[in-house]
Amino acid sequence: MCPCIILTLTLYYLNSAGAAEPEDQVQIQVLFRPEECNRKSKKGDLINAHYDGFLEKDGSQFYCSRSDKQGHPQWFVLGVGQVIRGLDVGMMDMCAGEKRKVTVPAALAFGQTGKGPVPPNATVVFEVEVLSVSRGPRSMEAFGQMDLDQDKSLTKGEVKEYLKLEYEKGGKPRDEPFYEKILADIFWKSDKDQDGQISAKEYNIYERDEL
Ligand SMILES: *[C@@H]1O[C@H](CO)[C@@H](O)[C@H](O)[C@H]1NC(C)=O
Ligand SMILES: [Ca+2]
Ligand SMILES: [Ca+2]
Repeated sequence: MCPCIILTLTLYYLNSAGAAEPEDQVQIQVLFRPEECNRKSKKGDLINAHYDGFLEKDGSQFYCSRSDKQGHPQWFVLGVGQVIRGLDVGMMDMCAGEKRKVTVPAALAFGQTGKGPVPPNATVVFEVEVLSVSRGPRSMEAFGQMDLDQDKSLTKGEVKEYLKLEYEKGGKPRDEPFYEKILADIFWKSDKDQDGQISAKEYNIYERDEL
């Protein structure tokens, strides 16, 4: 038996005029929560998750991360804009193994214009399953630890050392291709000027204000 918990987070998303729009709510339904939970997801964590997307109005599926990874990473850093706002918010405090249904209004999803198969002003529903939660390379604390030569810039080698250490600490060392895959993804998203390093400035875009 799986008790389903429904909780609604009311998020006062500030519009350009600075006024709160209370209709912009993310609704979270916990479908499954494992008994054991060592770590709950928080901003800056590296998350590995599946998420399937549906339109609320007719239930049609517009995205499935299990079969389509193009532009929709399985790996992402939570809370920093790598996924739509509604998921950044709706996937906080999740345990590895947890499943949720997250209902996201257009303002926190694809907006007034929509995107691809998602029409304008569409409320979308994501069924998410978190496979792992680990401390991401995005905390300022982590930046200092990763930047081995202290030149305020991160090379792939530096980030990789850090990832390896984190996984080994967690008792789950992984193979080389595994790290390469995460690294490629991290650099693809973060190394904006593509010089092969993540500068403090490129890193800093992740240090946005908390909600
Ligand atoms: C989407 O919503 C906005 C704001 O309510 C409205 O101005 C716009 O016409 C809507 N677009 C469509 C295609 O319904
Ligand atoms: Ca460095
Ligand atoms: Ca760079």
